Amino acid sequence: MLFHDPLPTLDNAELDYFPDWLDRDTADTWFEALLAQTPWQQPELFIHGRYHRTPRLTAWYGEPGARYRYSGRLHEPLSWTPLLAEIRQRVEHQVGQPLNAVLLNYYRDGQDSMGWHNDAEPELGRDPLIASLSLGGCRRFDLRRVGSTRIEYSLTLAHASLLVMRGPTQHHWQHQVAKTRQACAPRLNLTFRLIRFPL
Ligand SMILES: O=C(O)CCC(=O)C(=O)O
Ligand SMILES: [Mn+2]
Repeated sequence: MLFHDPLPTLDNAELDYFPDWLDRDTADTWFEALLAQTPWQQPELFIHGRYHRTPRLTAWYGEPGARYRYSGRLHEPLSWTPLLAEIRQRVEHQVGQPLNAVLLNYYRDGQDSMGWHNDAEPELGRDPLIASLSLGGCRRFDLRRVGSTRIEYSLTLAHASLLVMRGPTQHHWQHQVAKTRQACAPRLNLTFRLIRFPL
């Protein structure tokens, strides 16, 4: 963490963005290792009577019992690898609270994406903290108010950066990583969470 960029104040949101949270060598090494080591999956979603492949690859890791529902399915956690345990420790140290699970997302190119959502599942409890580490290609991260269709704020999540969302953010704001026609290098994103009330 070299410096801390203030973001504009959005009501009912608490966001911290650390653009150079990791040194370049560590970020490059983690990116390559995670890309190669992870048993990537592409869950299928059943929406409006049709199956759709999730437009990115994912993996869910956590403490035993840290089940989580995403992409319309319940996912059992994989056990922590030494590398993910090390990353988790660094992130916990930064945010000052325990985290017991992480969703890995792999955006292969600009056509991979994540639609509008908030991370407000009941398992996470009230005011969940989400710590999001980005590695690899840059992507735009958009925010809009719950109930609105207008993008209110966007930031570029760069290689080696950490975005922390906490407080009431998830209850009042949604976020997305939209598809883009711009050339995009492959990107990994790790969102660490604390499952307070396992399913
Ligand atoms: O890829 C990103 O930056 C966002 C990921 C995300 O919102 C999530 O995993 O819930
Ligand atoms: Mn999210």
